[in-house]
Parts: sequence; C-alpha cells; structure tokens
Amino acid sequence: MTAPIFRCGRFTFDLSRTIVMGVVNVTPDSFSDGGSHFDAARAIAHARQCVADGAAIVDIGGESTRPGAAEVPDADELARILPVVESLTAAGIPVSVDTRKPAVMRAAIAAGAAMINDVAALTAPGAIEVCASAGVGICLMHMRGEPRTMQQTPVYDDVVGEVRAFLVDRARACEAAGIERNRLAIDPGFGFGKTPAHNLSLLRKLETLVATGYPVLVGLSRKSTLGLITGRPVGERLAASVAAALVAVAGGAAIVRVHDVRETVDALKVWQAVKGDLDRR
Ligand code: HH2
Repeated sequence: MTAPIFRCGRFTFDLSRTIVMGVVNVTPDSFSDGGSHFDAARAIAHARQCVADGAAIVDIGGESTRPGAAEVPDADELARILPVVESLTAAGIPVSVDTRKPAVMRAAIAAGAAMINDVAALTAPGAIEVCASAGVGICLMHMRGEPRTMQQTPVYDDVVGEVRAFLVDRARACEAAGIERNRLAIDPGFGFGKTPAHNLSLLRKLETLVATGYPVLVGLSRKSTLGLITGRPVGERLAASVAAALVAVAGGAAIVRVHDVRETVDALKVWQAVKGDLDRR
C-alpha cells in the first residue's frame, strides 16, 4: 500500500507515521496558554521551539474558541496572526492558521499559510472557495453550535455516527468544489459541543472516523475532559495530554494537535520504535 500523504501548499507530509502539530495561540484568552504568546516575537519564538522539538507544522490561532469565548473582529485577528505567519513562512516553516473566517483565511494564505484549520469545517459562506483555489491543506472539524454556547447541554442520539456523517458530508462538499482529497483532514472536535462522555465515546471509536479514509486530526491537549479524569487544573495536564495523544495514535490518528510538543514527540518515538514503520500503513 502506498504511504498516505497530506498536501498543504508547497509541503507534503508523509502520514505513514503520525505527525505532530504544535499549538501557538496568539490570544490573550486561550483556555490553556492565553497571554503567554500574545505578542508576535514571543509567538514566533514559541513556534520555532515547537519545530525544533519535532512539530511538523505549527497552528497559529488569533481567536480563542474555548467555551464561552466571544468572536474577535477580522481586523484584530489578522493583526495578531499575520506578522507571525509571515515570519515563520519566510523561515520555511509549515504554518497552519486556525480560523473560521474567510477574510482571515484569504489574508493568511496570501501571507504564506500552507494549511487552514477550521473549527467550523468551512461552513462560513465563501470559506470553501477561498481554500479551493489556494492549494492549502484543510482540517475540517466538527463543532455543535458555536463557542459562545456550545457547552450548553449538547445532545446526540449517536455522537460517533453524527460526527462521522457531518465530517464526510463536509469533506464531500470540499471535493465537489475541486479540493483534492489528499488536501483534507477531519477532526471530531473534542470539547466542541460535547460532554466528557461524548469525547470518550469518540476517542474510543476513533477507528470509525479513520475508516472514512481521510486522515484524522485529534486535539485533546490539556482539555477539560482530561481535567475531569485526573482532577488536575489546566497547567498540570501534561501527563494526561501525552497519554491521550498516545491513545489517539493507537486509534489511528494521523495528526495530533498539542501544546507540549517535546514530550509528545518523545512518546510517539517510543510508540513508533515498537511499531516500526507500519503503524499507519
Ligand atoms: N481545539 C482548540 C482549537 N482549535 N482545532 C482543531 N482542529 N481541533 C481541536 O481540537 C482544536 C482546534 C482549542 O484549543 P486551544 O487552541 O489551545 O484553545 P483556544 O481555542 O482557547 O485558543
């Protein structure tokens, strides 16, 4: 079988081994690291450290999507992220931009972003078109509702089936708009309109998403479900996050989105040493 690949602009990732995406939030209010990298120089330094630690790609976000977060105007989001995207792109680093807004996507792509990570799965009017023509990689994430309200009693009959159906539907809409399949990844959106029980069901049944054939991206790093399981506050969820990443890799995740790159990369190296080259073929 040929190795699965993920195309993101001028970068092509070999997904026969799980790759790591480092989170860089250029926000004052992100749930786990809000404010730590809220100026361009610090964000750039942090992103470079992520790459030095083994991240294949860095995900730059200028708007928090934590439960209850308010929307940030386009101009503010762009002012936060563009200097970071430009600098990292100039240094040859693969950059993903975490945004729901077509205008932000367009400007980020013009500044060199190789991937768009959209927690709203390109549902904003015009979002698919912006990404289709640009050749960027795309992550389509499932979210029930929107960040301001999404944790108000989310209800599903069959969370795994509903999330899968939504993601396949969005991926097909992208393909119908001319986006090649190998530019798409899907993500169940842990914590986005889901209870801890929903999150655990999705993780337990990750292979249902993997079986769609689209690479699956998993973001569990430092999330509240891990806090609930361990009883730890957000700053003390490193071990839980690494464990969750490994569970995701065992379930077939192609990309793990994490805050603690160095520790996650070490854990993956152990996994991959045991499994050899065959873990995701
Ligand atoms: N989680 C967050 C943000 N973006 N994107 C994808 N594809 N998957 C995720 O699970 C995901 C995501 C939330 O984490 P973080 O960026 O650290 O927090 P905030 O949204 O508060 O900035």
